[in-house]
Amino acid sequence: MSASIQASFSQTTTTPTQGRFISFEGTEGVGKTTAIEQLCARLQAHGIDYLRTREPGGSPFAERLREILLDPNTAINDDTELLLMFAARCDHMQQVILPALQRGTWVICDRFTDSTVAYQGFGRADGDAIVRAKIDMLIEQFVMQLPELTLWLDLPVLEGMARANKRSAADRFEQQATEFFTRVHQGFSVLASEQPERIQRIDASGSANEVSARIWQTIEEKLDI
Ligand code: T5A
Repeated sequence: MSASIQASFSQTTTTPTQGRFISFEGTEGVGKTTAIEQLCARLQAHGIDYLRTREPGGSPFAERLREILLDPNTAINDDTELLLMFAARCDHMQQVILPALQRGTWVICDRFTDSTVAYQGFGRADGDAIVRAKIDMLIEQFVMQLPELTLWLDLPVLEGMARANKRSAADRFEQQATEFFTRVHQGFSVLASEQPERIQRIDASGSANEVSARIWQTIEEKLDI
C-alpha cells in the first residue's frame, strides 16, 4: 500500500466541522429500528441534515452482501462471514458514510463495527483472543472513521427476542440459539466497559417513547447540541 493511500486509511474521529457519526447497537429486537425512526424525526424537526443507513448493507454492493449474509440457506464458515462483513463495511464506508460526513450530513447507522466484535467475536468465537485480534486488525486497517457516539440499546436477551419474534421469519442470525445471543450481549457489555466515552448504554426497557427520550437526552449531552 502506498504512503498516500495508507494515510487516507488512518482512523479519525469526527470533527465539529463535519457531520456527526452515530451508531446504534444491541442484540436482536432491542428496538434499534424503532429508536432510529424516532431520532430521525427529531433531527428533521431540528433542521439537521441526516442520512439513515445500516450494516451489513447501506450501499448497493453491501446490500447484495447483506442478502447473502442473512439468507438462512447460506453455508459459510466463521472467517468467511467475518470477511464478508468487512467487505460490505469497506464499500459502505467509502461509497456512503465518508461522503455524507464530508458534506456535513449526520450519519445514523444501524449497527457498525461493535456488532462484528459482539456477533463474530463473542457470538461465534466466545471472546477468543485470536479472533478479537483479527477483528481489531480489520477495524484498524479498513475502517477510516469510527462513530463519534455509539448508543448500545441494552435489554435482556429473551425480551429482545420476544419483541423480534413478533415480526418476519427468522434470518440466518436470528436462527441461532439463545446461548449465542447471551454471548453477543456479553460482547456489547465488554465493549462498553472498554470504551466508556464512545459507547453509551441506553436502558431499552419501557415504551418506545421512553427509550427515545433517553436517547435524545444522551445525544444532547454527549454531542453538545
Ligand atoms: N451482524 C451485523 C453481524 O453478525 N455482524 C456485523 O458486523 C453486523 C453489522 C442484521 C444481522 O446481522 C448481524 C446482526 C444481525 O443479526 P438486522 O435485520 O439488521 O440483521 O437485525 P437487527 O439489527 O437485530 O434488527 P431487528 O429489526 O431484528 O431489531 P431492532 O431494529 O433492534 O428492533 P425493532 O425496532 O425492529 O423492534 C423489534 C420489535 O419490537 C417492537 C417493534 O415495534 C418491533 O415489532 N418494539 C418495541 N416493543 C416494545 N417496547 C419498545 N420499546 C419497542 N421498541 C420496538
